[in-house]
Amino acid sequence: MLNTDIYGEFETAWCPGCGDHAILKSLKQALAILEIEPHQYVHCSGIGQAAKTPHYLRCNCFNGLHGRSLPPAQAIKLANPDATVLVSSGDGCSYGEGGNHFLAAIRRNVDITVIVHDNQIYGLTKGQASPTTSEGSKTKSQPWGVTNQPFNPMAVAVAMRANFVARSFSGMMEHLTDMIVQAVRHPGFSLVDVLQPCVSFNKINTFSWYKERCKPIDPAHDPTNWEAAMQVASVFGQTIPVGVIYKNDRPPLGARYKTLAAGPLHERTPNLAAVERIMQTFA
Ligand SMILES: Cc1ncc(C[n+]2csc(CCOP(=O)(O)OP(=O)(O)O)c2C)c(N)n1
Ligand code: SF4
Repeated sequence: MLNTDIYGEFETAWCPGCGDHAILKSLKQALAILEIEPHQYVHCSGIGQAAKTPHYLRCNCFNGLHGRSLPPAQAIKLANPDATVLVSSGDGCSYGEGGNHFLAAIRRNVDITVIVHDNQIYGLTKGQASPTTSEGSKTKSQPWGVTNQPFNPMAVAVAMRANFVARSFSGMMEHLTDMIVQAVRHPGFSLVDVLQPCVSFNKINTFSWYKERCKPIDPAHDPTNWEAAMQVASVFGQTIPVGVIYKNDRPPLGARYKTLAAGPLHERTPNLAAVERIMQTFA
């Protein structure tokens, strides 16, 4: 196991008590257990408090538009299969602004790990409802209560047979570290949805609200059983099951595509004569 010091220690702009601190610590711990050095991984993100995660890590990083981290993350992995590619993203960034990229990435199944910092609110923009905010929640921009039903990321990911679907809580750091380790080790698209308090703008889903409800999934649960996984994924209330909900072994895109299976494009010699012939047709 590596020493987590190699990932650096940076001053953050997060509020004291924000769940992001524990997610960052667990992520460093997971990288150390996986023996991934800073030069061996790429951390991608969009916009939001969660998306600041790569700013506070020694790593290669891509930081783009809100909800747009997944396309570059997939491209980076396909271009450089030796790199470990991670994404940190908020519930708004992943399931709202980036919602269609989320669905497409599950279907495409590139070997990346997506960690969603799910605080059930838009944190960076001061507390508007996000796709996972509970129906009826009152916010500054929804003073009469949210009228939409919440998005269930676990049920959607399982319904679409994503390769690895897990949930954890920022107040269970050992559990969260283990979920990230398993997600990175599992080939294909891996999702870890991490429930986390936003101490400044979500006064409903607080640390103690999650602590009371988050309970490890029954050890008898078989994550390869799709029907059983759908049942576990649909539970979110007085009890919120945390752990590995679903696992699938569909080969990742890199292995399914003949051109990609032959190795990274940057290591191959292009057929310059053929490129020249194509260019001539535009002359
Ligand atoms: C396309 C687009 N829509 C809206 C915004 C404004 N915006 C910036 S951050 C943010 C919310 C971030 O919330 P979330 O993704 O849940 O992350 P958190 O800050 O809670 O970690 C919004 C709406 C934007 N930058 N771009
Ligand atoms: S506003 Fe909320 S999400 Fe943002 S740093 Fe503060 S506690 Fe965390």
